[in-house]
Amino acid sequence: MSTRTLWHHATLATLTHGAPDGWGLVPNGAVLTEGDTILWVGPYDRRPAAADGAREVDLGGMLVTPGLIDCHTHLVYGGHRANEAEMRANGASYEEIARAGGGIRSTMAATRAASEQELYDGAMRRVSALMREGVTTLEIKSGYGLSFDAEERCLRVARAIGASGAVDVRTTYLAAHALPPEFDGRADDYIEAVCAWMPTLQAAGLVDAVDAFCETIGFSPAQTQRVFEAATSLGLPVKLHAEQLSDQGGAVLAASYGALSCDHLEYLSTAGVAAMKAAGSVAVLLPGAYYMLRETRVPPIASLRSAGVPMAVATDHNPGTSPGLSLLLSAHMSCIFFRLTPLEAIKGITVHAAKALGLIDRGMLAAGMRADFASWDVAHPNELTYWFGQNPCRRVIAAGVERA
Ligand code: DI6
Ligand code: FE
Repeated sequence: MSTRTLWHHATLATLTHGAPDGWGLVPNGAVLTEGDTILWVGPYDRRPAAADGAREVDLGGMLVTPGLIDCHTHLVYGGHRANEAEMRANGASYEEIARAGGGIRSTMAATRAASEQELYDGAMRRVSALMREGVTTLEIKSGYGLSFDAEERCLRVARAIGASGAVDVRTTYLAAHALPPEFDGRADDYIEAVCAWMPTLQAAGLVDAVDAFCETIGFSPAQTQRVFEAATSLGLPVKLHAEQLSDQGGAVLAASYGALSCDHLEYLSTAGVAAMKAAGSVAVLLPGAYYMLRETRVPPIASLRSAGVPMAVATDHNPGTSPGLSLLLSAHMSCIFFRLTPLEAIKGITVHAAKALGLIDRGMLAAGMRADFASWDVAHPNELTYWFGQNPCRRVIAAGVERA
């Protein structure tokens, strides 16, 4: 019996590079898969001989896109911070709350207090919400443990979510997220510890990339650079929370280490744009945090666009500044707040999000790609960033297997 499947009766948005209409629309399209890989994509009428005898699945005339990719999340944590959102509603700023020991530190305390099973259950609930909206790959950062044991635990939980087979998970080590209280007044010592823990975590197979929060309320460029040096010496790719609240020159620094991505970027400078272009770094836009913080400055989209820096969009799901669990809503917000076009936003949650994770085998519908795709009850992909507050996702195929 053939292990091949011909998924047909669909309008495809392939998102392949250079498609004349941008979207790569294929009416009456079909996708031939074998195992976890796409063998062929095209009009059903022109299916290849290899499709003969394949199992056929009728997709009901729906739109099919590549599986969505959320390339920036902090999904593993204990507790939540609705109380701080209320404090902000009453006038406190994010920085004030952080300086008063709230913010990331309060989530750190809840994360350390939680069992591994509790962390897994909470994260899996959130991952399931993303998955119902067509997400087939996601990145999960540590950064709420802030000790060796607690960071390791969070990374293990992230890996376990990937191993459950539901979704492909990339893990990012973000111990340089905030200063834990036991290192008060000793940020450089903490950075030394962050670097010292890295090889052990990498050897345990827990780290795909390394990130830091380069900010006045986070870590300085010099401290960030030490983290990048440690990562680079281990062959780990880097990315950076850069220019979210102020211009620290983080993007220029990250680009000099060949960063996969620089993320947030509301305060990105012209020099930062040029450095990212030269390094091939992806600009990851996080409109959920922009929205929740009532930020008024938008990332320099026109400069990024004219420089040709690929732009991705992600949820930045975290309990402090972006508690949302809808990648489509993030894409919608990127169009409204940042004026991305619908095509840019959809590429931002597929092919450019893949690039932000260093992945070249997904994000498009094309032969040789992973068989990750979703069907949607809409006629055109521009509807995906138009509607909000509803979920048009109908079927999800991840690594060639349809999710129940
Ligand atoms: N920037 C953010 O928006 C999140 N982390 C970061 O470096 C916020 C994390 C939090 O407030 O818990
Ligand atoms: Fe973040």
